[in-house]
Amino acid sequence: MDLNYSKFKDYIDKSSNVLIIQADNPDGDSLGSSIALEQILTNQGKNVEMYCAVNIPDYLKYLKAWSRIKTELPPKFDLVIIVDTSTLNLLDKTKDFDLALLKSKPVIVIDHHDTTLTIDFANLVINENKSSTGEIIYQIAKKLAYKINKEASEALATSILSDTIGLMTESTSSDTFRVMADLVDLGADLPKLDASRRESYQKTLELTKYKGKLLQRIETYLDDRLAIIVIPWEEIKTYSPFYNPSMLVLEDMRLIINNQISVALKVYQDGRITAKIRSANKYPIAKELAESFGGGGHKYASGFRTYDYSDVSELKKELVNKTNQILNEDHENI
Ligand SMILES: [Mn+2]
Repeated sequence: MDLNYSKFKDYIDKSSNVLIIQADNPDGDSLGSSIALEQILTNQGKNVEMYCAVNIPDYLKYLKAWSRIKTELPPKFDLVIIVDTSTLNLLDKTKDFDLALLKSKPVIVIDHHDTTLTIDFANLVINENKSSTGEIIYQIAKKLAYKINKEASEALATSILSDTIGLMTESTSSDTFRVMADLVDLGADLPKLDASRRESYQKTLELTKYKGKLLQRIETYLDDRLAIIVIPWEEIKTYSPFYNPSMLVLEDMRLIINNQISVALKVYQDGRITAKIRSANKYPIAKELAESFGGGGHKYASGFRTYDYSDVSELKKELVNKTNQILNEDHENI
């Protein structure tokens, strides 16, 4: 057996109270991975708690178990499992005091991101080049003969489908399909799952009209190759509790003819600016662009956060320059 898997088993065997952690950017994969691990380890007789420093976004709440995820650390735990991130600054919203507490326990990281591990206090890192963290958790459970119940099978299916955009990304392997087939055998009701997911995409009239305003404000540069949307604090405050404003328009930005890269900038009150970056399929430079601003991610989806710009137009200028440079370096034949 893979050495990491037997080490994983050792840590599980030695623990009674397991804490599962998602980073500050919960998505379908991190949420599905948390819930699946919760179910699998509960079946192994463990007392399991789930934690995420930020609230779970509404579009993910069709997985009913989201309500078991706490924004505060539980009173006791003797093992920590961090899912779907290797990056410490994605745990920024966790208070320093709590972080110190986490570091005092054995910590396992399970992730599939091709980023440098900055959670340097981890005792065990399982980072595999797979479609999703959910796919890795399935493999661990299978190798260790841990039972995957119906709820876990649906959570894992959600993880995989969400990170592979319905089994269609490059990271989807034939193994990923085999895992999905197994999950269906284990009870995952995919049509029902998808119906709930689509229902969760329904939006209020107010949000639909706001989306219209955002679409009007899309700016393009470099012959429409770069698209940028700026979301000011007032709008973050008003709409974020209901929907992530960036996600309202990023997909439409990607569909603009000639588009190669789309950036949604959120400008916060305290001077922080966050960027969510999406590449068009033919020109996957998202990771490279994010890294040049101190961030990271995948070649199609990435992001960064900065406090270095008091004026967002300065950042836009640099984004234009950097994008131009990367596109010219990487794609001289375009
Ligand atoms: Mn993931």
